[in-house]
Amino acid sequence: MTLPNLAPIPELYVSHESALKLKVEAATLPSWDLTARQICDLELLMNGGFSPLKGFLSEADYNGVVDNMRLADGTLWPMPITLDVSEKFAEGIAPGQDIALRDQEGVILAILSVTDKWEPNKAKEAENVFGADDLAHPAVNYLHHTAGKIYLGGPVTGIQQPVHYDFKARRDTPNELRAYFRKLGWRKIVAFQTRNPLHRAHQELTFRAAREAEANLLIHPVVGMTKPGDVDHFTRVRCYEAVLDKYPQSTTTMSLLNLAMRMAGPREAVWHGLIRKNHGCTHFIVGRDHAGPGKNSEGKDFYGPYDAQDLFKQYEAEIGLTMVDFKHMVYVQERASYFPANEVPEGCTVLDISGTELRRRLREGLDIPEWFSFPEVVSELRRTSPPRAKQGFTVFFTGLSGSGKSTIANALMVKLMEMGGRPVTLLDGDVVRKHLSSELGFSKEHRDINIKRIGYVASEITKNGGIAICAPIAPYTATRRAVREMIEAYGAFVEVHVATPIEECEARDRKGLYKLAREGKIKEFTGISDPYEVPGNPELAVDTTGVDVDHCAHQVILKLESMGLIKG
Ligand code: PPS
Repeated sequence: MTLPNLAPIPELYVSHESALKLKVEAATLPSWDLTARQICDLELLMNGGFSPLKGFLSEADYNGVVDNMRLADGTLWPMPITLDVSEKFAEGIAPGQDIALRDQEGVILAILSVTDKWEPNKAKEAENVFGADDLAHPAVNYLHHTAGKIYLGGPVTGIQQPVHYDFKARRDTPNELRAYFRKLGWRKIVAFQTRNPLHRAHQELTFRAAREAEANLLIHPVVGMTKPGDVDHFTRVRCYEAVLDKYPQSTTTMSLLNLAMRMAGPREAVWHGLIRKNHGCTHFIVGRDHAGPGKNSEGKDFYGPYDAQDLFKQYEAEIGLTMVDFKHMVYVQERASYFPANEVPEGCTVLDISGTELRRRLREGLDIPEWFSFPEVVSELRRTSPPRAKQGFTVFFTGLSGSGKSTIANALMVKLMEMGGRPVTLLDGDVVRKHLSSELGFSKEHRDINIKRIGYVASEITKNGGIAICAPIAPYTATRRAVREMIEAYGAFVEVHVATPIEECEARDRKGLYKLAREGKIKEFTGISDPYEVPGNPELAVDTTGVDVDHCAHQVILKLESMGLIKG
């Protein structure tokens, strides 16, 4: 049997003494404050998780990766690991220059010696890497709306690891895991990648995988960044701890991986394999719809359920890791055990609960059967996801000036306060502009800042179990989506389009602003001289023309009831 190569792999860190010296010298360099995703990427670059990369991709490497999953020298690498920065920052930077990379508190983590600076073709990157330039893909949305316009590339000199205060004992660098495997004499190690809580099907699948490969098992969950809306990693790790006890003693271990996932399906599977190889593993489980991003803007899956397995198989030898492929596992009632979906004995009854169904049951406080999950896991999930009627949520009205947003929002607030149970906060457009955004005007940039501030406050209210009612114009789709993502991390986001036509709003002209806008006395006025992007898929649309406020507010109440957010 060939033994795994568990010798240490190269890291990008300098010695402790050099780091102290560099830190002082770096104080005078231009500084880039890394985003949350860049911190994850940097950590895995520095600790060898992304080996053989020595830094953020150069332009030639980036082009190779985007075009054919290869670095310029031909090495297999499927994911662009790039340092995206703003145009403003990039203006002052030229190849040949060093920059200090800092975390969000300003601590210097590394130095980037810039060799390349370029403006990427993001549409091409989206098509090639994620399969479509479709904003429904979270990484494509990130690429266009969060990532900076310019990429910087070059080798990285590591000064120190990003600091983590949570689950320290469960975080391992590739070399720490390699040393652990060496110490225990593990020769075959099968890794399981996950971003979800583990239920019985996963436990069964991973246990079978280890048995089939005659290997030890590494549960290797991602705790960096996963898909927006996923269960937070604190809850998940507590769930994983509970499931670890279900494996035969000393066969299985768990380590947390600070990876920022891209949800790139097949390419992501190859990338995950390379990362696990760097962590000393010999086998890797690829199941159904590996790292799948969900549906595209036409409601179809971005990738086929087994595309990831196919691509992995194609590159298996080069990745240097054996794939353990698994079909979807289902519970067979008559046998009281789990089977791969394609091996179910004939005539037997199959039971399964999808992720969506599980979320519904948690939301509505319904039963989650023992055959599906472990009681410890269910109680952990219930602790962080109380039924919807007890969670915070946000109602986000959007619409033209004078459409009736504030009036309905006020009526809704009063009705919700009458019901009681949760604190209600109204973040009305005008009120916010007075208290939170008094220095802002109506340029696109300022409107975006204004809406993101509202989103931030609403997300905090939602997180803490309250009800936030927002009523700004919020004319841009991308910004509304960003706010939705911020809030859905903690509770429901109910977008209500107050779809009163502009003719009606202008005829009302309650504040006299339309008249001034027509006369050119107010610039950039929404609907007249500035765009309003109509929501494509709001939870509710109401037109206030000829309808009284009470009726509109009641429609919202009915919607909230149907979503289980309030009890009728
Ligand atoms: S935005 O785009 O969401 O940031 O706008 P918002 O903060 O909701 O705007 C609140 C009110 O500002 C008044 N106002 C304007 N609206 C649109 N365009 C321009 N240029 C403008 N200048 C002033 C307007 O009365 C908005 O209030 P509502 O309640 O919507 O009528």
